[in-house]
Amino acid sequence: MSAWRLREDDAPAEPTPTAGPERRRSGARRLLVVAATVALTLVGAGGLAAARTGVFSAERPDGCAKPDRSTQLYAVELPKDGTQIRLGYGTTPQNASYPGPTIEMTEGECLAITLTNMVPAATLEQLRTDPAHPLGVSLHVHGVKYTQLSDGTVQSGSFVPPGQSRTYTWYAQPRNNRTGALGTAGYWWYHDHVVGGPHGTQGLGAGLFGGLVVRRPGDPKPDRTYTVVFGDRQSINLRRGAATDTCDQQNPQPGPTCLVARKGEQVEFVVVGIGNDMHTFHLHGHSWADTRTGLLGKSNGQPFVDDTKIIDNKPLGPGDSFGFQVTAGDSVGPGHWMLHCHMQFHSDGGMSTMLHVLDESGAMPPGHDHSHPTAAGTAGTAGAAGTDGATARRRS
Ligand SMILES: [Cu+2]
Repeated sequence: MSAWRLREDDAPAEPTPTAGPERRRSGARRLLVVAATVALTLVGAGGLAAARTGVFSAERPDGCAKPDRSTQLYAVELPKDGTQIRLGYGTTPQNASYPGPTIEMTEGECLAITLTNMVPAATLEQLRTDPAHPLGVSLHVHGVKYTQLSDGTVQSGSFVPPGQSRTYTWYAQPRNNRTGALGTAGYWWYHDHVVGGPHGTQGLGAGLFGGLVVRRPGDPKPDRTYTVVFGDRQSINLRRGAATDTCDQQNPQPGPTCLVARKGEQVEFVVVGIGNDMHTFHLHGHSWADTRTGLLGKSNGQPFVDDTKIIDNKPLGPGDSFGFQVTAGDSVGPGHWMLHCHMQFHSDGGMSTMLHVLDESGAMPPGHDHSHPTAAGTAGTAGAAGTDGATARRRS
């Protein structure tokens, strides 16, 4: 109802009509306007209620006649991290992680995602901040188009109670010079908007988030993509210090929190800010263009357009996202390239991980021993609410 209250609050106060035929006429006109506004408000309020039941809200955005592709997503409870409840999204219940799987779309594509809520009701109850708040998880996305039915909020009724499923429809609307549609290509993210309270703050803090890449047809494709989420309590993907990097040192395999590439591969990063803190994202040894893709286009036969600055550090606030591609180890060679928040008290607190660049054969050349610079007590978890780093799992 807040939207309607806002509108009423915004309306200028009606002046008191005074005597005189001209004043009376304009007074009557005002009454008509007031009556029409009241009628519209009532219809609008009805519309909002109807959205809950799906009567008026379209199932899919304009331009998406039917989904081009469909996929499954599962929200599951993961092993606790110290005392912290952890939840994750997965394409199967078994591969759930935080961050969740990076989802890719191309402009023009319409994607149907069926989310199944496998998180026990008792766990959701523990995360709830208000006993009147419904139990459920959701999928809320940034950047692409969706209707109220795919908003992933309690207010629109578009969430998933425990044990149930719901299909969300996302449309990567393309650019359109005729209509002025901006297009949706970019680096975005998705997250829960329901667990714990009306903004999913507890769902986000528990791990229900992931990256979304929308490409424009013709965009260069990377060899691998990593989503890196900066959050509160000096956390990267809700972890701190050595815990940010889950690579097996002898045989690192690419994964949500094992950032590894061979020299020469195109590595793409999706960088997302969650929580309440400001951060800066810095990657050692690599730089990118401050553009939509992190790359520079060609123009007039010249190899590059020289009007965009090249950066290796970028500010990141809550809800922000950006992305880019780099050529791993280009000119700098293999090694353990640090990736960290450049707010010094954050990096000193453990907000740092590694991009491991192997040589072309997939081996780490000798002499590159792997150690994380961690301050005492920072090699551990970074829960969004009220935990400490004492539950560290220091890797040997
Ligand atoms: Cu930071």
